[in-house]
Amino acid sequence: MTKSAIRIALCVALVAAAAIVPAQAASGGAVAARSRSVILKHIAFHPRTAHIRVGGTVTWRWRDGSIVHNVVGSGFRSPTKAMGTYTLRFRARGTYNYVCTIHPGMTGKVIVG
Ligand SMILES: [Cu+2]
Repeated sequence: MTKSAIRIALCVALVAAAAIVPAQAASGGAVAARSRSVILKHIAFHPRTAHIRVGGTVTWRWRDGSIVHNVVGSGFRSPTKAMGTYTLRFRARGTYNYVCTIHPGMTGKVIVG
């Protein structure tokens, strides 16, 4: 192959790659992993149910003054604290229930899919 032939082949490959990316983004499919925030306030999780895509993250944000909370589920446990954040990435489809172990009835879930 001549140098110019290689250049042309490379250009064709780049154009093809550029054409594929917007098509995937436009379909709204598996490209973007949506992330969500859950606020800890008034001794509850807001929202109680958070939906994200596979590979997305949930960030819990403590906003309940001096009242301490935690986020505890199967395979994960945040520190018990009164401020700051806790972020988890969910790599598998499913429903993940969690609780605050300090406050009975303070429950939430993350639905990944
Ligand atoms: Cu709590």
